Amino acid sequence: MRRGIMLGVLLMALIFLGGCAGKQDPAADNASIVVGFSQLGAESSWRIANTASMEEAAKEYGYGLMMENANQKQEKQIDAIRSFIAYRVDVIVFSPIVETGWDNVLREAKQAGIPVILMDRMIETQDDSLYTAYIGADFYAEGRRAGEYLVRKADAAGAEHLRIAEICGTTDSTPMRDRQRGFMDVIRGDGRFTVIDSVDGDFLRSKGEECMRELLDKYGAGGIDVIYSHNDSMTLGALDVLDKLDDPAAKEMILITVDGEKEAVDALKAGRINCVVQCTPHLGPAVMKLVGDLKAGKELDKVNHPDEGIFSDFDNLNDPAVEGF
Ligand code: GYE
Repeated sequence: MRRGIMLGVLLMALIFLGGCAGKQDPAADNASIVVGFSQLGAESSWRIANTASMEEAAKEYGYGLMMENANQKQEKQIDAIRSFIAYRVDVIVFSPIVETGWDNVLREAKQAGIPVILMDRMIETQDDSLYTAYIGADFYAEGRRAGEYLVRKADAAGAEHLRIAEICGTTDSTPMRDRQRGFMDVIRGDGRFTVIDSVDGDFLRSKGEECMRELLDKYGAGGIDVIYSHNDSMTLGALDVLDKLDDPAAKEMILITVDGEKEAVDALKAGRINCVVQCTPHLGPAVMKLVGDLKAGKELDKVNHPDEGIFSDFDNLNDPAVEGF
């Protein structure tokens, strides 16, 4: 009888221990995985939120994160990737500042057997085997959403002719190229729209301000009907200039922007911006999930896009879902 009780206790203890093993912190198993992450810079609120998302998610998953910030310099990103290869990290994640010029360093990673995940931006290459997966927004779809908003706005206002000035993000970066292409594909062929200028604001608030001044010098507030700006930081810089103008034309300009940071969404609610095309910076958890899948030997989808939409003056802006990051 006593033996029976002893066996029962032992069995219970084993079941209990088994249960504990099952509930073990998954992060503890991941501690040996090191992710090398080359962030391209800190040019915008989007980028700062994106860096934080990567850091938090790596912590949550228990991965070691080696992060280098390239301060907008491609050479620094290449150096960072080389240092990750030398360190023999398990996976390299990077956000390429521009699309071209990566083949050599990515070939080195491939030869070293280190998989590469592109986060946020794409590369232009003949050799797709140089990266395992891409995770980031569909920038072409974002550009189209911006264009579709403008068509709707023109229809609603019965506008006959709208002069558009475009403030572009970093030249030759994926969001710059595709936000422009998507937008143009929607408005091209519609006689109501003319793009009068396209200026480079490098995704920076300070440059957005400069661009706006330059545009006002050239055309005057009355000579511009629409500003299509590739990110919120530049738009907010442009707004800083417009808000100081004592000219009703400055208040009438239609402002279309991309990202969805809090300050821009607040400006939308205040009627100072007309449309915010969403682009989420919170890619960290999805990136770390891909890292886990990769280490578990799973096949990854080559292209992974988050779901995104738009907020505009056609929406109920009191809806709590209308909020920025
Ligand atoms: O829109 C901008 C940032 O690549 C999606 O880069 C990103 C863009 C984002 O500087 O604010």
